[in-house]
Amino acid sequence: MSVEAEVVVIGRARQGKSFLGNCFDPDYDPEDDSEDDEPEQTFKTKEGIESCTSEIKSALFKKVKVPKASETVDLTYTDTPGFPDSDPKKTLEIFDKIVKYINDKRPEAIIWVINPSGRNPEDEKLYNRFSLLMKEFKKTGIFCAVLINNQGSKREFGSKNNKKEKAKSAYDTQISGYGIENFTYEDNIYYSYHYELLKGEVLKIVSRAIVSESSHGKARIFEDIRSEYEGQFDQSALTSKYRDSVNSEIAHLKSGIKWHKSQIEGCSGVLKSEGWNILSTVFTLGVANVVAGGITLYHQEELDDRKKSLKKRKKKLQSCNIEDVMKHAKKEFGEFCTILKALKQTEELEKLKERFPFLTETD
Ligand SMILES: Nc1nc2c(ncn2[C@@H]2O[C@H](COP(=O)(O)OP(=O)(O)O)[C@@H](O)[C@H]2O)c(=O)[nH]1
Ligand SMILES: [Mg+2]
Repeated sequence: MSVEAEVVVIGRARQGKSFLGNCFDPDYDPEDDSEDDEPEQTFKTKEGIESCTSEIKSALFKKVKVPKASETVDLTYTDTPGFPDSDPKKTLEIFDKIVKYINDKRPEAIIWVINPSGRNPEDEKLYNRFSLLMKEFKKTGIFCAVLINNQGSKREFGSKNNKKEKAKSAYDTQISGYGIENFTYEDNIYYSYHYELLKGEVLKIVSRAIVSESSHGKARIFEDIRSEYEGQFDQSALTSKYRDSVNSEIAHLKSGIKWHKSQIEGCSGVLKSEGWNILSTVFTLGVANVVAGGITLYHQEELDDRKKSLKKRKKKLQSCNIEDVMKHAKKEFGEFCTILKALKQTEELEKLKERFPFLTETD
């Protein structure tokens, strides 16, 4: 049987989003860089600084083999233009397009591709400038994952088994300023240090995404975010904004709980004979690990950890104290102002600050 799934891939230009899509095409050879007789690419990639993807484009790859599993995936890979762009207006245009697409299609996962080897200090700045927009993706309840695409060679990290660990810690420091936490949670970061491994990481994300969905939220286009600040902003509105954000954390924790539970069920031999449970268990852990059983312990610990955090969050929601509410409101207001500043909408910005002096004050 083949399971249907869609991933929407986002991120700055030149990170390898289109390249990754092409990897699913069995006729595509990334090593073949001969100028003439260039193979027809599903998603256009090009050397140079400019982004060469200007529209959202999807391709369906049928019966993609999942390593170590008998199931296959009919994978829709959706490539998007570089976001954020260095032109803030263009950034918002692209953002709105992606948001509308995601709300409409509800893909299984949203993947933010980052290429740390081509790291540009401007990328970091841009991701931070538009942190408010990155947060919108999280609100959908769709599984959000970060995929680190290092275009390096396999040799770079040595030939030992700890290659992946080494690569992981190297990347952790490189991406620490990107504001990953605005988009997803730290346990949703995937690493690849060679293009041959990229596909596998996407399939891992897909398998986890299928068991993970927890809430059905929507992302908002920029004008809807803006109109929020045009309305009356009283204490109850701020409180409900705060509650929404805690609720989204709760949804994420619940999704993690669901995932670890499914893994434990798989490990203890209650493998379900259909669908994703078996697929994700076998693939993400490997057959040997499942048999070994020690992995159950790992998932049990993770499960307990999340249950504890969930309790804490629920308490937070109950008490809902004014300090937390204001802290959250000020932060988001600051992020919104940062975007207006980038758009050079100084008048609007000043008006807004006058209207909401209580959000502008620093403690
Ligand atoms: N060798 C190699 N080249 C890559 C990899 N990822 C991206 N590239 C190259 O980097 C450039 C930018 O990639 P592209 O997919 O166009 O980036 P996008 O703007 O995010 O879609 C292209 O020339 C790709 O061929 C990789 O993992 N390995
Ligand atoms: Mg592209």
